[in-house]
Parts: sequence; structure tokens; C-alpha cells
Amino acid sequence: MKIATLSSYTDKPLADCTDLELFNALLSLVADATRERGYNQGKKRLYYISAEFLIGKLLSNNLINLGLYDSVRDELAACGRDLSALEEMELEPSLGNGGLGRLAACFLDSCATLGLPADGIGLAYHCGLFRQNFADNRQCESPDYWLRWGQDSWLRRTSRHFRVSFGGFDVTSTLYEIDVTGYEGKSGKLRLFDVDSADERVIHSGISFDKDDVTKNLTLFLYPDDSDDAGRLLRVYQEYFMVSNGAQLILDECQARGSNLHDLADYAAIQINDTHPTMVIPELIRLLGEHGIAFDEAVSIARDVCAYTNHTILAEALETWPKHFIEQVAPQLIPIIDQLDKLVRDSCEDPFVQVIDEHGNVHMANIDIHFSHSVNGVAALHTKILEDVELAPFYKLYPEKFNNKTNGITFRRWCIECNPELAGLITQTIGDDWKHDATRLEDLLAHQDDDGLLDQLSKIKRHNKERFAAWLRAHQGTEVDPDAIFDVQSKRLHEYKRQQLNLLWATNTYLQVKAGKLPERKVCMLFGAKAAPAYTIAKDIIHAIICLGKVVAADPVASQYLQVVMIENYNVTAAERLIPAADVSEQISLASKEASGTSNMKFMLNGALTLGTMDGANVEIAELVGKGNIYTFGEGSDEVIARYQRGDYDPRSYYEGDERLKEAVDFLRGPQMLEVGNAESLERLTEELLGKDWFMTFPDFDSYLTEKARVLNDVADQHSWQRKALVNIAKAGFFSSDRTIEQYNRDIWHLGVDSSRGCE
Ligand code: BZD
Repeated sequence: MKIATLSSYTDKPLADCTDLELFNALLSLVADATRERGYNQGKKRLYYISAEFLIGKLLSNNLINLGLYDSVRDELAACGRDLSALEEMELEPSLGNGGLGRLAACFLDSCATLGLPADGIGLAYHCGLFRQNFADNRQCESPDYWLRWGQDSWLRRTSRHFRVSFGGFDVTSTLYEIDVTGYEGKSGKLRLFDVDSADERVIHSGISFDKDDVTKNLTLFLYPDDSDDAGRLLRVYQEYFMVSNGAQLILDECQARGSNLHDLADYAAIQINDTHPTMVIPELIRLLGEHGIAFDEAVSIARDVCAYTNHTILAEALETWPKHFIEQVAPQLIPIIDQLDKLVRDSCEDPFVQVIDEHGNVHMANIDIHFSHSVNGVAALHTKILEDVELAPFYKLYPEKFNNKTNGITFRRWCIECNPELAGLITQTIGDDWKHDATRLEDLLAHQDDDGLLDQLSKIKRHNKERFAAWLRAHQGTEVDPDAIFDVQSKRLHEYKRQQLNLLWATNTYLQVKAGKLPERKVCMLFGAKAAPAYTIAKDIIHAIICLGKVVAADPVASQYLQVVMIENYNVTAAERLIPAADVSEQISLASKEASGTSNMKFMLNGALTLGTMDGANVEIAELVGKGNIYTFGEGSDEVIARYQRGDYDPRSYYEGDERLKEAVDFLRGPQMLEVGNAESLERLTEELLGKDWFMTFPDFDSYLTEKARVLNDVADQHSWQRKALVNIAKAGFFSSDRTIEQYNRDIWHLGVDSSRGCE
């Protein structure tokens, strides 16, 4: 079958259709084109289980991957209709918080593109990550009903149902699917489970809801508020619901493909994305037991099938659940977990590596490490810190399990789709091959001295800044000046990522201007970040950024040199506008704390220069582009780790010792800020910095100021700046998620590539 034109999917001329009718016609066209190309098949299949898949809007992405974008755009244009208007009306599935969820989405794209039989397994949340808006200069949250159109969405209901038993009651579930189109290839699927008894009427005002009736609220929200026990318990219910459905599906499918379950590892690879899906291990062992497989063999099968990815070294983020929670949610798992605990206890006494600790808490990562065959970190430095410090006792036990898989991003979404002008310029300069083999971007290095090319890069950046400015005006009514330097920090709001350090820089710059020291060029600081609803200090940081923005904007002189903007409801869609417009990419986490970072890769690919600490994947970026093409500052991870170990960090000594720092910190709770802000919040933030500053912003303040001054000075020489940008683009190839996925497959999954053509 040849895919027809869009007009064959409507019963009236395209010009007469409503936008919704056109959107639905596009859904059908994409679905048919995807089916026509077929799904990647093979004896062994990857199941990437994750509580998050931050897939973003799919219309343009799917059209590009299917090679239909230009023809559809032209067909619509010929009838006076605009594809971008339809792109605008699509609701973004924000089924994730940040990097971990977006990584899962990039990985599915790469698996599909590379011909690997692979599916994502997760939950069909009715509401994705909350919508953020600002009122009284503070973050407010409301539900994100991304499924407003019901049937008219990418989510396809299947006729597959499962039963999940919780302590005291059962629920039934339905499997939904979203196609994951590969670039010029076949597809995979994102398979999401919903509980049949879900009831959106239990949602009250904002994002609060009745936490008691699990049968109704189970799949309503991505990560319900876990600031209290009811919220935490619900999270365990969600996790078990996800893995029980997933494990049942996997066993059914593998048997259908010919597995006798003893040989499950020849049919399935399960990648556990952080600890949220950890219970898949005991659940798999339990189900294998139901199929008559003895415990010891079931453990060994589960180990051969499962692999675990760690995304954090923040001890507080490693999940532990009180055993009685699991007992309440899934009592059938308790005998299994007890036996796993005993297996570990019998072979090793070290309390650090036990499954259940002396307080009766179950350590999810410990289950993953003992009972899977691979443990990977997500950047070289991160994996090294896991091996040498955070998980050192495990590394001693199982050195062979540990491996690194430096993260990557899909270049389809993060260049071809979001920055078509840049993609066009690259193709014009080095041809098309880079779209399939990102390392070919290095061919750009031969053009470093091509003044015409550097000039075009500069023009594209300017165009993207104007485009972003127009988007921001429409999005939240804020005006930004494309002549200013766009200095961008966009990522989850977390103290370790240190938006507060950037805030201190902005405060210092404002004070400098007030003192008559005027910068050469205006800087527009753009922050995009959501704070977890119960994370008070993170919300205080957002509040302080917005308040400072107001103070600066109200000052007739300072506003000519500085603008501080907090972008409302930062999500994938906003990122696609923002990243191509950035001049400077702020990657300023405390060294040793950012596992990898992935926005650093997106900014680099889009020609922004990194201002960053030697943390996560920044280290690898620095190695690749060389010293002259990146701006680094701050203490290194060894110094930071040693300082934590000594436990002698005293923020006050830095505050007392640096007048600029003292002034900036005092300003945060001074009269000007209090005129626009909330005293309690600004006071709390200041006290947190002075009394604790757990992520050590103060020791890096001085070198941050110095390096940032250098960056802002260097932008003035656009020729040399764009040359650096070109080197960054050329070296970004390593960070293609295609490379990452090839490494996962080579070292961990061992899937066959589906190179056949045709249908399912
Ligand atoms: O995972 C992030 C890390 O912080 C980044 O350094 C890394 O690049 C990416 C991908 O590997 N982690 C998260 O995004 N984590 C979460 O969003 C999260 C969600 C729920 C609970 C704990 C953490």
C-alpha cells in the first residue's frame, strides 16, 4: 500500500476542515504509514521499563521520521492551511520530570531507528507532570490533562487486559500503545498500562486528590506528591502495578514467540530505568514460580534478563521502602524479597549491601545490583564515582557487572526538528550522512575557517532568538531582546543543579550596574524549571528568581543591561524553542552530583557554548571540544567529595570573606526584594544558604564570576565565538543516543537487528 495524501483522510476539502479534523486526519495518516513500514521484530526483545517517558509532542517528530513532513506541509499550504498551527494545538504528553524521562524517550527513538526490537513499558498517566504557572511570583501547580481529546490522541487502546492483585483487592488493567517511529525505518511501541477503575473525579482543586481510594487514583498522576505516607504508599502501588502488568505481558509475549521460560533470557532483556521498576525482579521470580520454575532457577533467570541503570548519586534519591508498605501493596512479594534478602545475608555480612536493613527498609537499588547482570552509570565520571565511592562495596563484590553508558540524545528531535535551519546548513556543508551517522558531523571541522559558514551560523542563531522571542511573547507575554546574550539554564529545579548560584551572579551583576559598572552587552538570563510541589527550597529559589527579575525590570538603568526571566511551564515544547536560541548553556551543578546531564548535549548540538563545572557529561564534552571551546570553573569532584568527607564546610566563612558574595546574599532578603517578594520564603532561602549551603555554591562563586565574565566578553567577537560553536556542533556526534543504544545492545542486551522490510 502506498500512503495516500492527507486529503484522502478527510471527507471534505482540507480548506474546509477544522483544525481538530485535520489533526485527526494526520493521526490516521501517521498510523497507516507506521503500520505500512512495520515494527521491528526479532526473537529477543528489549523491554525498557520506566516510570517516565517524556516523549513530548509527536506530530512533527513522526512526520519527519516517516519522511512525510515536507509533503504534508506542502499539501496543507496549497489549501491555505498551516502545519505549524496544528503543531501548536497538539497537547504535549509530559509523562516525565526531566532527564531520566526524556532519556527514555530518546532511547526508544534510537532503538526504533536502529532496527532493534524494543518497547517501552510504563504507565498511562491521565495527567502528566503538573502545569506550572506563576501567581504572586510563585509557582502554582494545576493538573495537566494531556488526554483532553480522548480517542483523538496518539494513545491507542488495545484489547489486552491484565489482573493485578494488591493486598486485599484486585484491579484490572488495559494496555494502551503509542507508536514510536524510527527515522526512515520501522517502529517500536511505547506500551502504557491504565487501571480500568480510574476516576478523575477524585481530583480536587489544583493537583490535590483523594489519596485513599487506590482503585480510582492509581494512574491519575505522574509521581503523586510523596511528601507524606499516603503519597509514598500510592507510589509503591503505582510501581507494583507497572511491573506486574509489565512482567505478565513480557512472559506472555515471550511464550508466544517460543520461549519455554527456562530460556527467557534468549527472548527478553529488561532494562530497569532507575529504581522505580525494581519490583519487576521479585515479580518475575514470583510469576516464574507460578509456572513451576524453582526459586533458585527463577532467580538466575531474572538475573540474566534484567539490567539496571543508575541515574543519581544523591543518596536521598535512592529509593528505600518500609517493608510494611510492600507488605500492604503486594504481600505476595514478601516471601520472595525475604528469600532474596537471605541469599545476600548468607553470602555477605556487610550491612551496606543488604536488601532489608535493620530498620526494616527495603533498598531497591540493592535488589537491582544483586539480582541483575549489569549495573551502569550514565557518564564516565558518574560510573567512576559509583564504583569508587557510592557503590564501592558492590563494585568489590561484582566488578564485572559495572559498566558505563554515557547518555545521548536523539538528533532527530534535537536538531532536525527543533532547528531546521541549522540542520539544513549542516547538510549543505557536509551532505546528508550525519543524519544516520552522527560522528560524520566531525566533517564540519574542515570548515572552521569558512567565514561565510560562520556568518550563516550567526544568522541562524539570530533567527532562532527572534523565533523564541515571538514564542515567549505569545506564551507568557514577556518581551525579550534578541540583541541580548541569551544565557540559559533550563532543567529540573534542584539545589544540586545550583540555579541559586546563577541567581547570585544575577544579583551581583545588578548591584554592579547600580554601582555604575556597566557591562558591554545586555544579558538576558532565561531560566526554565519546575520545582517538585513539596520541595520548599526549590520553590523559594523560583520565587527569588522571579522577584529579582521584577526588581531589575523596574530599574530604568539596570534593565538596559540585564533581564532575568523565568519561563512558565518549561517542558519539551518550550525546550525545542529555547535551546536553538541559546548562546550560553549553564551546566553549573556541584561537581560529582550531576550524573550526566543531557541538556548540555542538546545545547552543544545547537551551537551554544557551555559554561560549566567538571561534572557529569560536561567532562566528556570538555575532552571532546578541547579547552578553548568550553568554559569551565569551580572545584573538581575529588575536592568536593573530600570536603563532604571532612564535613568541615562552613558557608559563613566564604560569606564573610567575599564582599561581593555578602552583598548578593544580603540583597536576597533586603528591602528591594521584600517589596515584591514574600519575606518568609526569601528569609528561608537566605538562611539555607548561610546555614547549610549543602551543594556548596559559595566556594565556586568567585571562579563562576570570573569565568562568566570571560564568556560574556568572548561573545562580542562573533567570528571567533561561532568558530567555537562550530567545533561544539562537530563534536556533538558522540552524544547521539544512537551511539549509546548501540553500546547498550553490544554490551548488555545482545538483540538482533531487524533488517527485513515490510509489515508487522
Ligand atoms: O537522569 C537525571 C539525572 O539528574 C541527569 O544527570 C541524567 O542525565 C538523567 C538521565 O540519565 N535524573 C532524573 O531526571 N531523575 C528524575 O527525574 C527523578 C524522578 C523521580 C525520582 C527521582 C529522580
